[in-house]
Parts: sequence; C-alpha cells; structure tokens
Amino acid sequence: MTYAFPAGFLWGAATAAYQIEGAATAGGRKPSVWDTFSKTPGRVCTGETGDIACDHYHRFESDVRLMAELGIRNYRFSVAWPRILPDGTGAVNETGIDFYKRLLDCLQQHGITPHCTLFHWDSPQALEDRYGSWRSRQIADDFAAYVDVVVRRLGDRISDWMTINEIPCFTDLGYGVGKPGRHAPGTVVASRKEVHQTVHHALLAHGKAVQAIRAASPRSCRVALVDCAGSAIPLSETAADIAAAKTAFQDQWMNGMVTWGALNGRYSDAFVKRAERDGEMPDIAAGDMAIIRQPLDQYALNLYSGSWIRAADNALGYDKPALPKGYPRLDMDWLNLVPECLYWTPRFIRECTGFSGPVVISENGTAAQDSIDANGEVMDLDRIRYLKDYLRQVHRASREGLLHGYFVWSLLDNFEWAWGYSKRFGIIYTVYEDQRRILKQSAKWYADCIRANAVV
Ligand code: IFM
Repeated sequence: MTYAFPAGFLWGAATAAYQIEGAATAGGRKPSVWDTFSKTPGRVCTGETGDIACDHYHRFESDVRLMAELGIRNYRFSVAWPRILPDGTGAVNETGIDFYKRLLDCLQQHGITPHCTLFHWDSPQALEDRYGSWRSRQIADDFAAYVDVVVRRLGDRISDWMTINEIPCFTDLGYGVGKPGRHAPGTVVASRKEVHQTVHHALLAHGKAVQAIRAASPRSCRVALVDCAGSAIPLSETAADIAAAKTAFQDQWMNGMVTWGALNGRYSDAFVKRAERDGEMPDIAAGDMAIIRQPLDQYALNLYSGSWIRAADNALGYDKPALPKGYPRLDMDWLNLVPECLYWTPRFIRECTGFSGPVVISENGTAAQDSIDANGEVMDLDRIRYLKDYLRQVHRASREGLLHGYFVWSLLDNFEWAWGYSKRFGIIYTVYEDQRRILKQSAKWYADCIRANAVV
C-alpha cells in the first residue's frame, strides 16, 4: 500500500509562545498566568519555568532556517497576549508587535506560510488579578480587543488565523473542584457549574474574536477554532459500534460544549441532560449561542489519543472498555496509542455537526525518551513508528476528503507545561544547556514525507 496524499496537502509544524519564546521579561512583556503558576512551588513537577525555554525570541531566525531546510512550508505559532498588551488591556507594547513582525518577515523570506494562534493559554496575569480571568464574562470583550490590536498590526502578513487553543485545557484543567487545577491559573472553584462557566466564557471570547478578525483584517483570511475534541473510536467497524461511538462522541470530555457550541450553536443533548440533572449548566445570556457559532473557514483539531467504544445494552447505548495496564504508549501517561483518532474524529465532526468545511490536524505527535547517542545523533525510531501509524490514518481521512493538512507537534522540544522540560515532543532536539538544536531522525523522516507528499 502506498500512502500518497492528494496534491496540495498541507504539511506543517506547530509551537506555542510560552513553550518556546523565553525572554519572559524582555521588550516590555509582563507575566502571564503561566509565569505565576510555574514559579509557584509544586505546580510544575520539575520546578522549571518558561523564563528561557528555547530562547526562540532571540533565535527565531535560525529556527526558521531549520524549518526551511526540512521543507516545512507551514508554521503554526502563537502570539503572547502579555507581550502585546502587558496589562491585558490598554497600552499596546510596540516592541512585542515588532518581534512578531520580524518573525513573520523571516518566515516570508523562507517561503513559509504562518498560521497564527491568538491564544495558547498565556492569559495576562493582570486580568487574573483584576477579575479572575476566565471566570469573568469580561474576558470575552478584552480578548476581542486584544485580537483587534493584533490583526490590525500583523494582518497584512497573515491569512490564516486560529482564535483559541484547546479550550478544555485552560478551563477544565485550569480550575479544579476540591483540588487545584493542573494548569494555570490552578484555581479551586466551588462547583462544576463554575468550571462550565469558564468554558462558556472562552467560547464567547472565540465568537467575539472571529468577529474582530473579520472586521480588522486588511486581506481576505481564513479563521478557525483549535479544538482538542475527545475522540471516540468504534471498537470494530460494524454499524453497531460505529453508531455507539458516534453517540459517545457528543459527550466525550468537553465536546458537548466546545465542539457542539462552536459548530452547532447549542450544547449537545447529552451534555445538557447531564448538566441540568446535576445543577451544572452555565449561565447563558440571550444571544450568546449565536455569538459563539460564527461561520468558520476551517476547523482545527489537536488529536493525540482516544477512547475505544462498543455498542452496549445500557441506558447510554455504549460502553468504554478500560485499557489494559500494558496498553502501548511512549512517554506521556495520557497518550495511549490510538492512531484511529485521526480518522474518526474528523469523520464524526462532519457527521454530527453542521460543519462541512476543511478540517486540519493542528497538532499531533508524541513525547519520547530521546537522547543523544555516541555519534551525536538522536535516533527516535519510536517517534517515527508512532507518526507513521498516525499519518496513515491522516491519509485515510484525506482520501475521503475529511482532512486537508497536518501540523506535527512540535517543531522543537519545549516547555511541556506541568511537566517542565522533562518531556520531549520535538522533531528537533533542544539542548537546553547551550540552546543547540539537533535534527532528530524523525525530522529527517518527516522531511522525506513532505518531499514525497506521502507517508514513507
Ligand atoms: O504541549 C501541548 C500543547 O501546548 C497543546 N497540545 C498538547 C501538547 C502536548 O501535551
């Protein structure tokens, strides 16, 4: 079997500001909630912060050069809100804007198309101090105002915008009930209703951001939301298991709010039924759902794993068999190998929502226990094995017209949030001691795939 992709298939690599930029206090940037969180003892397991990270702020030119050498023609990066509006609102920090202008010009010189995420979890600490960031409805307007600033200044260089990255991660995982969330701001709230309220505010921020982009962009552009939809995979490809997985899909993690809200303009029946029963429905003002459901030009999915689902004779109509202890995974406890998520999730998005536009995998990859061998090489054959299996599912989806692009996570090893630098997701190895970069074997293999437009 050859795994050749349709012509025009988009190959890319992704990063995020707090994970790579470093330069935490340079050029007028003020703290984000992740600066505060990572400096709080016990929050990041290694005690590390993003203060220096990959020092990409100072080294972006050589990083872009490496990308170009690999033949990567699409780069997904994020803009740091606290670099642009250090106090969250108000005065614009032109030095921060200049950094992104220089990055974008450099990408252009190397023929690389930018895909810009406007928010990848680094909310300004000032807004956390002022009103508890995502707990307040005010953040939706403040986010839209920030987006307006970015699009007016950088919009002549960018056609592909992504509003917000993975809403469940900074809401559901950022706020805990009973114990602190594992992600910033790590607040403890009183109820699930309050957690759902933060999700609702984030969706509202997304909707208002889409409107702001369309109003401010000086050129015609494409807008997407980046969703980490929970994947439901039929245990067998029989009609019964496929139907069961499709039912489960509407209530996987936050799908019932995020995917259904953004694409259908209402929360899923399964979510509403459960939330009403348990007193966990967020407050929704008149008109909110219409704001949340903005027409999108593209839907972006960060997918890594999923749950196996089979039909069952119970009230739900499905069950989720527990995974055995020895189920394969590489170097991340949650990252069970389920390559099929890359096929079934785009397919269920198409079948369960009103969205029929292009879908792109905006992140996929794995952490692995990489090391430099005696020859100075990083032979991450385990990552290649993983990516090969996942990309074959991308191939299946793209042949059926369900997907049109793929961004590997990540371009280079970086700050993996609560895991610090202990987890390496890059296809390029970062030597943190001296900031050297070493192309891993997977980077060379990925370059071969791009060249062949196929899984090789
Ligand atoms: O590193 C993260 C990224 O910031 C968001 N998606 C998942 C990646 C791996 O955990």
